[in-house]
Amino acid sequence: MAKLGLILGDQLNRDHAVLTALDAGCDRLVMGEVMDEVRYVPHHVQKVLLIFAAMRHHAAWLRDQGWTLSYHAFDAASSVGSFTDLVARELEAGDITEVVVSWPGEWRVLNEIERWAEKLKVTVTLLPDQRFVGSLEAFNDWAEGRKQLRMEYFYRQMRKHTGLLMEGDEPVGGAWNFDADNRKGWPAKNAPEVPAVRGFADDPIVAEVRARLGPELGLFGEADGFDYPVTAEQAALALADFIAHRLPRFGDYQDALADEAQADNAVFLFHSRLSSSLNLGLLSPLQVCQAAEQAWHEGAAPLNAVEGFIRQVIGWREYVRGIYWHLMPEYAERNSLGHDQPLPSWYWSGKVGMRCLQQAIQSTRQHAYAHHIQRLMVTGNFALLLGIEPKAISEWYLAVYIDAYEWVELPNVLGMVMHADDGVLASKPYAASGKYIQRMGGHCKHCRYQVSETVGEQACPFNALYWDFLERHRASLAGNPRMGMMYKNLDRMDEPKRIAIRERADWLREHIEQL
Ligand code: FAD
Ligand code: DLZ
Repeated sequence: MAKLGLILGDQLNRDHAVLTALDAGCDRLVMGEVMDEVRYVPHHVQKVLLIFAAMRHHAAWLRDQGWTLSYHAFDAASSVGSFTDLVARELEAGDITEVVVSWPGEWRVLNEIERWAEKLKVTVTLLPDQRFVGSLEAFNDWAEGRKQLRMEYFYRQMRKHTGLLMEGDEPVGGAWNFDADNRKGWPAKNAPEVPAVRGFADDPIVAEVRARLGPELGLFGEADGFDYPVTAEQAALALADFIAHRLPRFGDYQDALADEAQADNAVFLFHSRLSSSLNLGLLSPLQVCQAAEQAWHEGAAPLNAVEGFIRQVIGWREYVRGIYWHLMPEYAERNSLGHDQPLPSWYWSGKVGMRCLQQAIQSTRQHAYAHHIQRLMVTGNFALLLGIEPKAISEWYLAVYIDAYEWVELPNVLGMVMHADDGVLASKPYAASGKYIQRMGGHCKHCRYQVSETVGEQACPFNALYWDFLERHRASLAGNPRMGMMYKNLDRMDEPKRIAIRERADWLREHIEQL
């Protein structure tokens, strides 16, 4: 008799708990390219390519380590339908006493696993997911009984827990957070050169998967530009490339929005492009943070860059995961601002005249990637101001990005972008007018709309929608002390101006497909 270990496609970490719990001598493993997982949202073709290629590489590594592994490859004619079918097929052999799996990255999958004991008449054991620094129990202990959850306090605890950038009990440099130094826009003159990211050419496994992902699957985006790491070894090279060439300026330009006319490699700027590897378990969060800390010790990167990067990884990444599991499944239903607008079709096609949105969506289509400020302050901010229904915009983010899994996507979209959780994740909505986008880079200079205008045909749509958003949500937002200045500015406007803004916002909502 044997145990069966299921390795999910985004849990390719070599320290996976199932590998420790099972015995390669007598137990066996299963992995599968599963149709339900390919179809539950219209994923970007590069995301499916990445996951399948990385899974196949990982399967080969597991076999090299001596594991007996059954791998069910995708085949449009006879694929496995679901994780339940995958496990059921393995149970047919009749020798399995127990199925062992790590805590998945999506509540939907957890719900499926929790039905197996009854449905498949087998003992199911769930082990912790090792792709994170902290445990879910530790997060829940931290969150329990707090009036407010704030990332900054969670992050400080994580700094103490890991010892990263610490001198005894105190943060190095005398402060926990150097964010104030990390808000430079992209300079119109004398901008720094942006190094190209290290990409990886197709190996035979990538080429084989690429050939199988045809149009009949209804996947989103373009496959051509795929060059993400598909093994732990490649991911380590991508990490080294980031640390050497982009980390030193990561902090300075973390919030910048460079137009492609202003900079080579504007798509990635000085961002790490490591999220896909982190979320698949090809890199561990401590590995990337320790590499960044080492660069600071060696004088190769300044503290504002290194602290900023580490905060994203042991702060934001762990915090959003904790919030997700703390509040699911009820969290996914939230819509505290009552938004109900449909998603404009140009979020998929990229055919939109606003330059900032057009470039963010173009990068999404070509690379399954947009950097954080594009996701937050361009596509996200516009969705908030327009009032898109949270489920519709969440599904879009879950589908289109190379790194998207619900544990990380949902809190970022529902909480950070849409403020649909009534401020659980972040204390105020990240609402901003076109002025913000103008300040952070050069898109507005190349746009067909005028950022200096609020009403009229040529006016930047962000502007009227911004003021209208504030007006529409006055009852729930005006009392927020962090929004006081915004409402003061709104209240300075005379009545005719406010009416003109409302009319322009109504017009924009009615003609949203033509922008
Ligand atoms: P960098 O800018 O180099 O940051 C370094 C690392 O920090 C990232 O690789 C990531 O692991 C982590 N990180 C940074 N910010 C966050 C954050 N807010 N939440 C969690 N981790 C963070 N990230 C995902 O991994 N998957 C998603 O599906 C996802 N959806 C997002 C949706 C929205 C609306 C927003 C605003 C953010 C989203 N993020 C998501 C967070 C962030 O935008 C991406 O992690 C980042 O852009 C990935 O690029 P990078 O690796 O170059 O990141
Ligand atoms: C996203 C995804 C896709 C497209 N395909 C598979 C797959 O075929 N097999 C698999 O094991 N996982 C896949 N995934 C990831 C899952 O949808 C899901 O996010 C994770 O199982 C949650 O941990």
